[in-house]
Amino acid sequence: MDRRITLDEFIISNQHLNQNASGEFSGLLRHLGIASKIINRVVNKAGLLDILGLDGGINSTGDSVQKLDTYANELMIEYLKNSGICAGVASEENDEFIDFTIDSNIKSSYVVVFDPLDGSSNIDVNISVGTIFGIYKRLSHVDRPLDLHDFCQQGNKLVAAGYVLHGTSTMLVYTTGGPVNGFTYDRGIGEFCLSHPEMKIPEKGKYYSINQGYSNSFSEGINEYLKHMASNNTALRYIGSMVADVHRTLCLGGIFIYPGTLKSPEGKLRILYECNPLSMIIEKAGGKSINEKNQRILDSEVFNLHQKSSIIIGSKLDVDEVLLFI
Ligand code: AHM
Repeated sequence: MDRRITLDEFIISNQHLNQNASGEFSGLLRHLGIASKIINRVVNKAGLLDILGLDGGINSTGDSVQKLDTYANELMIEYLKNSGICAGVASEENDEFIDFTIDSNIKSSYVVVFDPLDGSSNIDVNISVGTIFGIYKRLSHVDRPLDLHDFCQQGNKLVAAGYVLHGTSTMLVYTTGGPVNGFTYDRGIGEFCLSHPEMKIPEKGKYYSINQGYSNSFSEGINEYLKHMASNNTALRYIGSMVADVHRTLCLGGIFIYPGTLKSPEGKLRILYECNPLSMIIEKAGGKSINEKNQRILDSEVFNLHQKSSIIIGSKLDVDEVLLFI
């Protein structure tokens, strides 16, 4: 019988393989899977519900907040809080971290960082968006309130990272430090099923991905690289949803670049919620992820919750090629 392994079955059967995988950790992964399904249901029906458009607010990094951003954010927070196995969260949509230990007396060793709905400028026009998450072991003692250090950890300390791509089909891709596995959502049974075991990024790809419309404000090196790609007739693909652009890069190889610009000299994307989790996935799949100073993203020091970074991420040979120009 052709039977797919569900996400729950996979997490439970792999619990013993990972030193980090206590029941608590596995439970957290499963809760993230369930929260993703609920977000996916609403994303899919967004045009039918009064949930498209701007919420009216501006988030901590100055972006306009969409109604769906707010919905997904509140859902992730509520879900993780009610799980009883998450000590606290930091979200791209909140200025400060949220400590669940104070009023709920939760003793968990894990905190979760997430971007509830990445690529939100695409929501209203039915283009793929994503949810990104990372799990850290907290540094403070379980009997104490959380502090900033529990969240501002380098990406190399992540114990798990993943994303959900709400695309033509919905996929959840994650790693706990070993292989990267991809699960496709089967709406008929309401489960994520293993469809892409042990994903590997090709060493070299045929697409590059960057918002070339900002080239006036890129560094000379990045512009030299772009000229080189154009002279090679290399195809450009840019969706403007990092999860979707990185997912394509993971599957087909190639490179995604968001460099510093005049508007955001240090880059636009946030280390904690976007760069670190996606870098862990790409590295574990055999790729590479650095910033414009050729520093490994996962080794970046994190000083505040909303710190940004430039990023050059993708196939190893493609990232190395960019280095020849910058
Ligand atoms: P968001 O979190 O407000 O959705 O912004 C993040 C998104 C990324 O998904 C994407 O790669 C980038 O912003 C696109 O930015 P731009 O429109 O400047 O190219």
